[in-house]
Amino acid sequence: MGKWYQEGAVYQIYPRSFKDGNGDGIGDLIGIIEKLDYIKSLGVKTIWLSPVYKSPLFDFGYDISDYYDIHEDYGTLDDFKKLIDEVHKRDMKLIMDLVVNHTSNEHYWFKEACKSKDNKYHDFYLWKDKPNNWTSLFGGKAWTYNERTNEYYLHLFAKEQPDLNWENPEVRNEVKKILRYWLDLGVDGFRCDVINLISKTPGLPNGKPKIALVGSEHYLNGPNVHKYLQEIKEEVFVHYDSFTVGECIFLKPEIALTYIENEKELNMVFQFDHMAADNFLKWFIRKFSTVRLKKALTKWQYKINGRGWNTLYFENHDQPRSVTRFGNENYHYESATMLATYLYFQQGTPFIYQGQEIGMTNAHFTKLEQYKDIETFNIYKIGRKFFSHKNMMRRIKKMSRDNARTPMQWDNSDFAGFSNKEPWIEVNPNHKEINVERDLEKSNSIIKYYRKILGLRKEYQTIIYGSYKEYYPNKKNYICYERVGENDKFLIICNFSEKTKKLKAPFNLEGFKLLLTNYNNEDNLLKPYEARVYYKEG
Ligand code: TEU
Ligand code: CA
Repeated sequence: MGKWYQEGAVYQIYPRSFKDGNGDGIGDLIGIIEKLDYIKSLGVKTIWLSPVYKSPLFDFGYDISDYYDIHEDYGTLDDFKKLIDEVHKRDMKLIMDLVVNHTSNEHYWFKEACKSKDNKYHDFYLWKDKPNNWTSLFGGKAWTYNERTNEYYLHLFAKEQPDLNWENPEVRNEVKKILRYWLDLGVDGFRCDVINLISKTPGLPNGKPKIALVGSEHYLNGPNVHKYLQEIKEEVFVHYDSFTVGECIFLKPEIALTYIENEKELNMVFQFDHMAADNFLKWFIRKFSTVRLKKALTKWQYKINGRGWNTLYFENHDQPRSVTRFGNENYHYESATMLATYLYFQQGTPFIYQGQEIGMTNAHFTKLEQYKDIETFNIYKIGRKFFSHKNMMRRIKKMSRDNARTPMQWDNSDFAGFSNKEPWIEVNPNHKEINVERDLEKSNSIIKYYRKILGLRKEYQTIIYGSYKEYYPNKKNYICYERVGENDKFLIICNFSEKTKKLKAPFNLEGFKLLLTNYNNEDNLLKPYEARVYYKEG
């Protein structure tokens, strides 16, 4: 018992938007170093950095052109070494983002590969004389023409992100080299970007016709994915005290276990079921349903616990802000803390995305020019063939990834304490009220509530390892579940709405004490977004 990556929480940093240390309007590594004490004060164990490698930034770093160097916007390799050092000094860990399903089209390998069919690097990528019918996850066709070889190359994301050919053992050897390089520098693990897409059906046949994701049956958890991941595990990861969390899209728990049972390939995965509680395939918005959200999360608790390890997240750099999406901006403190209570008393490693701990909200941009994200622009362009400008702007406002990418709100100054220069993406005007400095002055501090939760997770092993059982799964806007250990028991009850609700518990609460709550209220009525954690020994 006692693995650091199971017991400790992770804080995700989107470097471009976290803290600008040199005044150019872009977040960077020295900015992160300035804020390490703050991160430590939350009680997290690990920091996950979204990509900081060299990149032309078409997808803000998820398109890497040099795996061995740092983008100049973010600093130098020396800054990075200093960062690892400072993180370790504070008894924390640092993991990086590993993006190896694809490279940037400006990577040396791809530039070479495009030159001729017999170039050494040609076989590093996936080519066809005539494109098949696969579509890109960012919308549109997954193939782009290369004149010099008179072929098309595959890109499951933007055309600037050509997919690597993992069938080629040289590609896999390059990936192992990259991993060893960073692990030897002291990095403690990786978040592996879309790792369940790396193996494609040989021959790249046509997919079944569908409205989206055409071809996905030929690359989701493809034929050799386990072979590749085991190879990397055995040749690289077994030699380091590190961990991997794989981002796996369109994943079912049964398939997840093929990656994580006994931690044989990956230590844990990110799944997306609960991210569909308010949409269908992201851009088809539907009314948020608490029952749908509960069903998704409960399914993963029941099917994974005991055989694998869950991740607990509501936010990341690809998702809208959870207070806006699942909570209520009018009950800002209450819904932000309720969501944290609901999520982080479950079994799994907590992931907190920068700004979530102060309840940062969606950007509420009104003009297309305010957005910076390539996926948002792609979807707008495609969507406009079917929908009006107004209709598309409504979808984007709700779902764009830029909702999560506005600068971190540190204080109420002009650029929110993120920078003293106009940032690369607009600061949310609500930083006047919602910011770290102000939050910490308030009696209703969301940060302090997060600290309490993470503190309790350190104090009580039952929150980490106890069994999970949900009550009233079909009751709307109501959360009730228990965590049971050998010597104690927790009961979590939340009112997931702005209406006052009668407290309903599955058993008599005599002998339980109220260990954590976002109100000061012990009667039988739950106020809007009230959350209670009851505790009993024995
Ligand atoms: O995202 C994978 C992914 O498919 C989605 O989460 C994506 O953001 C989009 O919403 C699909 O509709 C990962 C990274 O997290 C993301 O930032 C990258 O853009 C993407 O891979 C490509 O590397
Ligand atoms: Ca900077």
